[in-house]
Amino acid sequence: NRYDKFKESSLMKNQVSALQGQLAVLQATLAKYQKVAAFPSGRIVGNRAFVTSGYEGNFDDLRQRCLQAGGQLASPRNAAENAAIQQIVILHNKPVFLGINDIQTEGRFKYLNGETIAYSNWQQGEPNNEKGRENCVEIFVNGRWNDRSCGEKRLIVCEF
Ligand code: 289
Ligand code: CA
Repeated sequence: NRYDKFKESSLMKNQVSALQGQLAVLQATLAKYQKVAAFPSGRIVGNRAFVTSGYEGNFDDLRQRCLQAGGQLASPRNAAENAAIQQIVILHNKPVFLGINDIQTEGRFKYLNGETIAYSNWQQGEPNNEKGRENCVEIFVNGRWNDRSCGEKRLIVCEF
C-alpha cells in the first residue's frame, strides 16, 4: 500500500545518502594516498602509479621485487607513462630497467605478460643487441630507450 511504498522510498533515500557519505570519505582517502605515492619521487598517470624505492639491482632482482610488492616493473604503454618514468630517472639521475625484454625471441620486445609492446621510444640506433647480449631495456634521462644486458644494475621503478 501507499504507506509501505513511502517507507521503502525513505529507506532508499537514507541508504543513498549513507553511500554518498562513504564515497566522499573514499575519494578524500584516495586523493591523500595519491599524494603519498607521488612523494618524494613517484608519479601518477591515470590510475597507474610509478614508484621507486631507490633500490638498484639486475633485471630479475628488480622484476621479483616489484612482484613481491604487488606491482610490476614499470612498463610504459604511451608517451605520458614514459614521461612519468623519465621524470623519476631525472630526479635520481640514474637509468631504469623497464618491464620489457626480448629474452624469448631476439628482436621481439614484449611486456612481462608476454604481449608484444604497443609503444616504444628507442634512442636512435637502438635496439642494437650489442655483442648479442642485450635483451633488457633501460630508459635514459632523455626518456629514450636502449637495449642493455639484463645483468646490469639499474634503479627500480615499479608500477601499481
Ligand atoms: O655494452 C654496450 C652498452 O654499453 C651500450 O654501448 C653503447 O652505448 C651502444 O652501443 C648501446 O647500444 C649499448 O647498449
Ligand atoms: Ca643497446
